[in-house]
Amino acid sequence: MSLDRIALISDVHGNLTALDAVLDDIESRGIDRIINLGDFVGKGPRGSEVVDRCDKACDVNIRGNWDDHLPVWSDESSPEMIWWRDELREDQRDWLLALPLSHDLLISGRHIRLFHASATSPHVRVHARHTSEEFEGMFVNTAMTGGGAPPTMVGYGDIHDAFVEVSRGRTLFNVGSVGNPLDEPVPSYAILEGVLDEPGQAPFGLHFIRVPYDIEAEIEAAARLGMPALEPYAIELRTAVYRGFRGL
Ligand SMILES: [Mn+2]
Repeated sequence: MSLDRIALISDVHGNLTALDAVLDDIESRGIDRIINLGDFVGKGPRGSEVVDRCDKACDVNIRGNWDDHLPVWSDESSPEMIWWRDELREDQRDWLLALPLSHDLLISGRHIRLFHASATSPHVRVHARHTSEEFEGMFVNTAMTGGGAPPTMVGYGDIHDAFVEVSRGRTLFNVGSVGNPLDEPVPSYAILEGVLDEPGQAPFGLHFIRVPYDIEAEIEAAARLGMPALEPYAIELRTAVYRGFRGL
């Protein structure tokens, strides 16, 4: 039996150096299907190039919280918000705003749902440590997810912390962040392995991958481009210590 593999990436946040390292790793494994769970832009310096790269490389791109509000920030926003907004072309801002918020897959008999932050909205956050009500809420159909078979597996991004939790036959996992990981400074992504569109049971795998990259080259690129808020960015990339800076 040949198994299909799908790479899941998220929270690139304009970090092109990390994205290229992760895309190289995915390609080196012979995987050509990629789904991006959102937050292409903000925090890092090259959102525009990240959007173009993901538009080309990913089969599905899902809208994150930054993608949802950055394109419509007003001129009264803070200087760094305007810098990230204006770094994008107009067609890229439209592209981000038109992205879907949720995507369902069937792999090896498992109904899998992917979204950025929660079934409620890309702006409603569910942390790695959450209540049982929050866990339940990830698996329900909502106005955002639409109908269809309720998932038994849910994958998401947003919190920049990779984890997997299995509880009473259901699996909740977070793919972590490519461009701004806050659990450790090494970019994270996940691979789903199984038989795509197969309703019956079949072998299934969920793998977490870490890909080191040149952190200092990314910080140099941000400095060269004159990105505002460089220092908190550099600290987060080097140490994975979150500064509480402008959200995740
Ligand atoms: Mn994010």
